Amino acid sequence: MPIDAALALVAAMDVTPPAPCPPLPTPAQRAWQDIGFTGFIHFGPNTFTDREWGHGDEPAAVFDPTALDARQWVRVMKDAGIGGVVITAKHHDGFCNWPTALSRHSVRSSPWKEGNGDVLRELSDACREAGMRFGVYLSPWDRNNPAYGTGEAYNRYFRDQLREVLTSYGPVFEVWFDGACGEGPNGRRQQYDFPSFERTVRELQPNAVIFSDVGPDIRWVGNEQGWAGETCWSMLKVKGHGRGADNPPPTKSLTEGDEDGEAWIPAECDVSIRPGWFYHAHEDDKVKGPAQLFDLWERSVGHNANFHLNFPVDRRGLIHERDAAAARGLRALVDAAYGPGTDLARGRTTAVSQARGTHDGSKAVDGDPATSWATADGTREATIEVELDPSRAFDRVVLAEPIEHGQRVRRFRVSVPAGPGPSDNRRDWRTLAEGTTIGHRRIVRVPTTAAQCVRIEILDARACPLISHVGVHRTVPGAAGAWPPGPPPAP
Ligand code: FUL
Repeated sequence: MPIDAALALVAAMDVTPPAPCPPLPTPAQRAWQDIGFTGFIHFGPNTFTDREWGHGDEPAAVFDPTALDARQWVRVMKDAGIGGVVITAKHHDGFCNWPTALSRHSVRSSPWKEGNGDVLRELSDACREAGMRFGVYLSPWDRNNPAYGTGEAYNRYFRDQLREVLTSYGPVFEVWFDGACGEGPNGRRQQYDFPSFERTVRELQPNAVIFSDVGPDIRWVGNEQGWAGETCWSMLKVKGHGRGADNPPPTKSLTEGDEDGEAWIPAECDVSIRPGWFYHAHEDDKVKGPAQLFDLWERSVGHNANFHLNFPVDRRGLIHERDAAAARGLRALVDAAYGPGTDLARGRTTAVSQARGTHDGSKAVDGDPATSWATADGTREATIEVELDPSRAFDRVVLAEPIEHGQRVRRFRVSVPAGPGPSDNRRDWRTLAEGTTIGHRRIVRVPTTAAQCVRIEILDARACPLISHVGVHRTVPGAAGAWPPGPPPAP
């Protein structure tokens, strides 16, 4: 019996679960990746001084938003399709957006609400009301605190700050550690004790994922432009990477991951909706438009990574109307292409080279991420064909692996029958795209095509291929209407 036929026979009778292919994600990492699209807020003294990096000597008096409304931030982000938000609790200037008991450099010393305000309270309350997850960015680099650069005294201060923000505002889904390590007020640099910072997070918020250049849970993608590599493994060889300046270029392996990486550390693609992270009025006409955001959305969540989009809150304490309109435009493009009812492969007939027990091809097109088409252990190549309605053109193919079993696929090909009509000879195929990794979600851009059927060939894999989703979509670039939407409103 030929080897293919033998494998198919073995697979058909196999009712055992596939052997895992480590490393594997933790439940918190899986939950984080299921969110897919997260928001980022940069807000603080820089908003009022027109800086990106404050010097730490700005008087707290500069912080005075006139109409702060965290519910508006959450509304804008929810409308965009965002499921969790991370806010700068403290940026490099050391100013605390919550009334910390550990420093005088905080909202407590500002005129805002006569020193009785708490930005983290307002945002975490708004998140709870709206079912949005809440996360914090706490910069270890602190250009204000006198203990910075002195060693353990500052590390203790930083851990105590973490303790405040991680125990006062309910569940935290992500803790964001920036790698920057510049000079403090006394001209010295600090040796950060990251292991103790991470232990503090684990103790106080065991379900939170920790982001940094190198994890331990989520890694920086190696650029601040909002995209991941076409090849993107969730695994990383941590050795050889550092944080901040200790993470020298090339950062290719952060962008693409490492197939033989020992740790599961998926990538997050952070980018600002404007050129700067903080609000600058002169950037009101530089807001990324829906089409550009859609491109980044596809090249992050569609490249096995998360999209982490920053909104610079303005001096009123609001997300500017232009940014809100762009975010709504992005959502319209995402919904038009990927919203309910858009998957042209859903429920269609499938044919596969082999199926493991009841894990047949239908499980890849049933719309249920919990079910998968699976193959026998030992298999490295497999094929699925999905019948399509030839009158409906498509330009995207979406693939997904059930990552709880590890990331497996190394190489795939997408093709359609070569001829135009129903009597096509299916032995002739036209390649639409070839790709490498799949992971949590892979969006494959293909030429606009109408066909009787689409074929996905898994050409190589680290272990037997498992595919939880094959989708076929059509993007509608014009869905958001004209952009930009007219002159910005007066501030
Ligand atoms: C960087 C910081 O230096 C920027 O100011 C910004 O916060 C960005 C998200 O991370 O490393």
